[in-house]
Amino acid sequence: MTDQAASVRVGVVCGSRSDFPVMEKATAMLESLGIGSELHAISAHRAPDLLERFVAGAEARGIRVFIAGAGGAAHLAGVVASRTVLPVIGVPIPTQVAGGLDSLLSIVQMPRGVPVATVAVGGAENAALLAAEILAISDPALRARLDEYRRSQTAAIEADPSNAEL
Ligand code: RP5
Repeated sequence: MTDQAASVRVGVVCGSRSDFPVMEKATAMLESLGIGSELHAISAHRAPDLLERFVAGAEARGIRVFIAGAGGAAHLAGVVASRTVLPVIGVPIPTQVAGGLDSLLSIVQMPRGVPVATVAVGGAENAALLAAEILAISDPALRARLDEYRRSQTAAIEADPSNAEL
């Protein structure tokens, strides 16, 4: 693993420790791709000053992409995006309200001028893959690892016994 790959490049933040089981799927995917990340529970509503400090200091720590997950009144990703022009990927956390539709709409319905790239409800792995694709634009070694991830994903489906006759 290169020094660049080992350093922290993705800031993963969520609104509560109760979101960790979902968001740890993102950090695990990042780790499997050799991308360093840090994971924090910082509520945009309950600790806004701490969130502001986290975002303000992130770029100096090496962070180039944020992943922000929250549930319900899920303003975290939007608030992070309001404080940076680094890309922000939002992960709607599943809730009791229509499976997380509240989270999804709170994250995806950003006002013009401040985008958040929103993945599916609970889609933390895809958030990590999208972050990796953004970083891979300027990292050929990471690009090769992503290509291999896609190749092995396809190979596993082709090798599935249900497809033996095809
Ligand atoms: C949101 O409220 C969090 O992102 C979490 O999904 C939800 C519930 O938080 P807790 O009450 O479990 O701390 O801010």
